[in-house]
Amino acid sequence: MRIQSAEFETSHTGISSCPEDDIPELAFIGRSNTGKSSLLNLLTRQRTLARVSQTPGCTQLINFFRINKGPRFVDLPGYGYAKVPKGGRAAFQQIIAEYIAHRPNLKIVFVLIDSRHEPQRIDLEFIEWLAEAGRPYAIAFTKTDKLKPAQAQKNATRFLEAIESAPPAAHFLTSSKTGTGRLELLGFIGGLAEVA
Ligand SMILES: Nc1nc2c(ncn2[C@@H]2O[C@H](COP(=O)(O)OP(=O)(O)O)[C@@H](O)[C@H]2O)c(=O)[nH]1
Ligand SMILES: [Mg+2]
Repeated sequence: MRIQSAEFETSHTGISSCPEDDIPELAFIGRSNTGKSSLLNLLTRQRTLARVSQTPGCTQLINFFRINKGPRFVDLPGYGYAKVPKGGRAAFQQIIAEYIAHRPNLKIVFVLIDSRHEPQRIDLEFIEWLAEAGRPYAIAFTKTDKLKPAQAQKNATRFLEAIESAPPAAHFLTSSKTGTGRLELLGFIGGLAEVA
């Protein structure tokens, strides 16, 4: 896919206010500070489309961007555990849970994983939950410029091996600093039948 235009559309505080139409949506999510805003800016080549911030986790909004006046890129809030009763299962914030479980427009979820770390439980639980919700997903390992290529690859492999549920439809090693992975990601997006 070649991105010719990317425009901010609207922000929503929950899915009840999201537009009812048939426009396909591709969502991006990860823990805060994983590099989500940076990756969205890299993909669209608009340095300030999604805000890049040093202070994680203030807003809990779903941000919609229109790509080539067609599909939407959806910037979801960073995930964290919501409060659940003792002994209950880990749950994610309601705004995320609702969007992913119930938004009919959603076609695929890009889960961003910081390539520098060992597999983290919250990321693996989020993916397990996505798979249970029946949502196709792909993984973008971020910030690979901060590692030697072999180490980034090794960490990615370890993470992929730790996934117990359905494997991702694809995975990408990316860097918003160097542009690594941009064309591969856009090629994958362009190849999605629901988006073309
Ligand atoms: N070196 C490097 N830094 C990155 C990369 N992506 C994001 N960052 C930095 O990581 C911090 C968090 O990035 P941001 O895009 O705001 O993360 P978000 O909270 O997931 O939206 C910022 O200081 C970015 O400059 C990357 O690919 N390489
Ligand atoms: Mg952000």
